Amino acid sequence: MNYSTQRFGAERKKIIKTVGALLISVSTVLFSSAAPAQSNVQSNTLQEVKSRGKVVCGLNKGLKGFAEANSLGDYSGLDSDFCRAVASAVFNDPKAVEFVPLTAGERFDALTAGQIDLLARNTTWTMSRNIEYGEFIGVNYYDGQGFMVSKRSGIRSALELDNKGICVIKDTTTELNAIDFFKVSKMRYRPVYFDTNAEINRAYEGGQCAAMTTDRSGLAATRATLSRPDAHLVLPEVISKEPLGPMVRAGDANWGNVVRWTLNCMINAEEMGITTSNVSRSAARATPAAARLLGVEGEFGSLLGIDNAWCANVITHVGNYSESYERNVGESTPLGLARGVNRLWTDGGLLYAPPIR
Ligand SMILES: N[C@@H](CCC(=O)N[C@@H](CS)C(=O)NCC(=O)O)C(=O)O
Repeated sequence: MNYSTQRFGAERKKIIKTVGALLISVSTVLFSSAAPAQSNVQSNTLQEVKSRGKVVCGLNKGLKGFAEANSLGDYSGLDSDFCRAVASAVFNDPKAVEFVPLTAGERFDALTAGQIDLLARNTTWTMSRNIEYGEFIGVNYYDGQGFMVSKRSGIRSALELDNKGICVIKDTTTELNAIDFFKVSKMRYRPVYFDTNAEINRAYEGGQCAAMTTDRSGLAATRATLSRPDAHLVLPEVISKEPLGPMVRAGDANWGNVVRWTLNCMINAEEMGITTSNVSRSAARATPAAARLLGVEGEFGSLLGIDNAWCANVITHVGNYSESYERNVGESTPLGLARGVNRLWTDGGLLYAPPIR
């Protein structure tokens, strides 16, 4: 199925959903006194996912450490792990997911048209995206934009890029931040635009631009795929805030909660020291907070419309946030990214998940 037929299917689904939603709203109005607060038109994605038997997850077409397919089309990365985590929360099965690779320019249409249930694609949370395209459920990687150059160029600061060719991907925050940065720094901006990582990497390595700009995690990922990573340097300047996070469609609070609490589960599990290898042991369930997280106490899964062991299943199959981070982008991987601001708040970082209560 090509993209346009998928979109057509999605449009049709949207119409069916809208009619369904209308019928449900009529019944909600008629029987509103009997209906619980959140039981309204918003809860249909979870139902659709359950009846389909898998989560359809949009992700990058190829970004090492975030979403990288092997020769069998099997994805690994921080973002693909998150898709699997949601599948584990809903189905206790990390394989119950269909990956839909998307370019930067395709991602929001795919979400709003209903082609995917969830977008986990190194996407920066901004105000206009939030208002126009959907809900960001949290942040799975705090990033900032930077520049990469070849060491041979002799460039050591982004302030030396006046009138130099800059490789940029279209339809990104990258594109907009670079304009601001050159303006504020009173330098001439000479962008060279591309649509995909494959194209930009080829152009950068072929010397079509003096520098490449994107999220610094994206630069680390790209650098790792170049023929001589050591010959390239990520410059020290961080020119923007790029809180990267998963998105869902607006107006579906219940599904948004399933996805949001899956991320919170992974972060809280790290804070409690609960890992794939100890999750089933009673020690991991010893504290009241851990017992709630793992579904031994309370009915928190039921509140979401899924199994009470939802979070235990996420940790069993995918691991806590730190396990996913270290496996995909951490210091021992080719990306070599230190946790930095992505440390837990208890270690001086920004990761702070609300409690399960
Ligand atoms: N975080 C930025 C940039 C995201 C982005 O798409 N970055 C580039 C480079 S890391 C990318 O993934 N390109 C791959 C593609 O579009 O295929 C945004 O949300 O706009």
